[in-house]
Amino acid sequence: MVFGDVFCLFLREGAFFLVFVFPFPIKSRIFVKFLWHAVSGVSYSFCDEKLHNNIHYLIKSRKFIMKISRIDHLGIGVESIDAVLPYFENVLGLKCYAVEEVADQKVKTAFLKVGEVKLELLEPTSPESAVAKWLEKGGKGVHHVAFAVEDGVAEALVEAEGKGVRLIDKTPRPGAEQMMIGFLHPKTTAGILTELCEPQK
Ligand code: CMX
Repeated sequence: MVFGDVFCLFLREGAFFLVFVFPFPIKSRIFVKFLWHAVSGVSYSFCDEKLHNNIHYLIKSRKFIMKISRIDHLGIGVESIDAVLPYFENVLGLKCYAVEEVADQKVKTAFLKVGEVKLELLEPTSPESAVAKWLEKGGKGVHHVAFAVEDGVAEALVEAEGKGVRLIDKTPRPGAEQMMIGFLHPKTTAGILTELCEPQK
C-alpha cells in the first residue's frame, strides 16, 4: 500500500465516522455541507476519481436526496423556430421573450413563459447537433425535461451517478439563460432525456 492509498482509506473511513458514527447528531445542514465540501475538496486532490465520487456519495447518501424545486423548462425540438413560433404566439398567446444561441450545443433557442415554467424551442444550427440527430431519427415535440435543482447541479450529478444513473455530463456546463446544466442519459431515466439546472453563481 502506498502512502496515497492509506491516505484515501483514512479519508473514506474518516468521512464515514464523522457522518454515520459521530455521537452527536449532526442537525445543521450548513455544517454537513461544509464538511462535505471540505472532504470532497481534499479527496479530489488526493484520490482517484472513483473514490472521490464514492466519498461524495457516502456523505450525501445519508440525508441528501437532490432537491428539485420545479420544472424549469421543457425543451422542444423543432426544425425551425420561425416556422413554429406563430403557433405558440398567435394561437396559444404566449410571448417569446428571448432568443439565444448555445454554441457548444449547436442549437438556437427561443424561450416562452407559461406561468413558472418555460418552453425552450430548440433549433439545430448544425447537423452535428444532438437535436438535429434526434429530429433526423424521427424525434418530435418534447426533447427533454429540465428540473431546477436547489442544492447544486454538481452534487446532484454525483448523487445520480452513485445511484446508477448514466451521466451525459460528468460536471455542470453553461447552458442558455445563464444556467449551469447537466444531462442524464434517457436510457436510465425512464426514457426522458433529463436536464438538471441551476442559475450560474
Ligand atoms: N429523448 C429520449 N430518448 C432519446 C433522446 C431524447 N431526446 N435522444 C436520444 N434518445 C435515445 C435514442 O432514441 C436512442 O435510443 P435507442 O438506442 O433505443 O434507439 C438512444 O437515446 C441513443 O440515442 P442516439 O440516437 O444513438 O444518439 P446519441 O447516443 O448520439 O445521443 C444523447 C443521445 C441523449 C446522449 C444526446 O442526444 C445528448 O447528449 N443529449 C444531451 C444534449 C442535448 O440534448 N443538448 C441540446 C439541448 C441544449 C440546451 O438545452 O442547452
